[in-house]
Amino acid sequence: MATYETIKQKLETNKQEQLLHFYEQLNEEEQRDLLNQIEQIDFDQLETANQKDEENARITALPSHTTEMFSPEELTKMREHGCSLIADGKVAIVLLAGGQGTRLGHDGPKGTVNMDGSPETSLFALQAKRIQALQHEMNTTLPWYIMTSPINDDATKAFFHDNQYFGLNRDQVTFFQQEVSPALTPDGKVMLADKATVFQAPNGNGGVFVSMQKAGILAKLQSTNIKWIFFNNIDNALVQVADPLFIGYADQQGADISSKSVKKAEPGEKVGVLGQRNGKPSVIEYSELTEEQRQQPELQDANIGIHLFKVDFLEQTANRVLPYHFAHKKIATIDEQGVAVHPAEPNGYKLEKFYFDVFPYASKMSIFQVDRANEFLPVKNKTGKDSLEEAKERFN
Ligand code: UD2
Repeated sequence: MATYETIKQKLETNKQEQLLHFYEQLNEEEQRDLLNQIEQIDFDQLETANQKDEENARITALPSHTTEMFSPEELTKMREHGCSLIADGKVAIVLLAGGQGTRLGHDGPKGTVNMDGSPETSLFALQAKRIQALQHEMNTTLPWYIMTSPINDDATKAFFHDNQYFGLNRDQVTFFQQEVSPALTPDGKVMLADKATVFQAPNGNGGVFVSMQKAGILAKLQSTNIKWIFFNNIDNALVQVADPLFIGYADQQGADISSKSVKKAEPGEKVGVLGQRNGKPSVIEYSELTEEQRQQPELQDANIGIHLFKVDFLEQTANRVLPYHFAHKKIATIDEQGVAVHPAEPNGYKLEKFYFDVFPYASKMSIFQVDRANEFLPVKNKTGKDSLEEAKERFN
């Protein structure tokens, strides 16, 4: 339990005294709670936040494979090999579902959004059904680890409970929460949500590795001989969860990471591409590419958030401190007088870790380019490109 003096000292050292600005106005319980919140903040990590990606990083392509590069017999063998790994209990699934989905404007966890008014066509249900189908085919049970955030954990668990886990066994689904991180003003000051509360938001999908480790999941996976972790986003309505062909491909390639890609729709498509930064496996964000690089035919593998990681690799890198990325957002806060501020424009920075910042620690990454029409239908926005509207048209 942090004392006022130790916290005051910590704040003076880090020039963040504003967090105790209203301390005297708080009751005892609020004071205790605020001191505990501040104690949890890792100010050193905030110092290193928003490291700009190295200027003039050397960006090069990685080769990608398509199914056309393999004979039908090779593809059959590859899928059979993936099926045997699943049947032998070598595969687990991690679903990233802690995002707030603000662009979608959906009230509740993004996975609860559905295609036709029924929970049976929700994003969670669509993925559960694919798992169910594989379990019937392979007569096995696939462990499903679902990362939520403190903001959507209760609603996510309630949705699964109310829908009887979509026919899955309750024991095969494990929920775990990611951590939160503070928001900063443009001049680097940690923001308050109200007089007694530090503003905190989910710390980005890169929080998944530390949270898996803290929840004992990595140790559990190692002790139960899991070799591969299938890793995917919640917001792809067509994701082929634990795709046996992809698993067979990854196991044959032997890299620490295998990623699915789709060919960029056009050079200007605003997506991160899979490749190398300074010779290391990376996702290179659209904003980092020069106009010439965006046109390069070999830099066309768009990252769709579908990966296979070797458990050993994640065990080795779970302790790596991933950098925070700044996201310029509207932060509900209070002003100097303690009056609530609901900004019309972004007024601060959320700090998010990206899972793919762990990629450079892999010695190699293989890329399996798949058909967008069959495997990638992102549900990011309310209307327009990558929208729920588009996905509903596709499903109905
Ligand atoms: C993500 C990828 C982008 C591309 C795109 C494809 C990142 C940072 N960028 O872009 O390269 O692959 O997807 O659709 O991943 N999430 C959490 N906790 C958080 C924040 C996000 O679990 O704190 C999850 C979220 O629920 C979703 C996934 O991460 O499943 C990606 O969502 P996003 O909004 O962070 O990333 P996006 O869609 O901008």
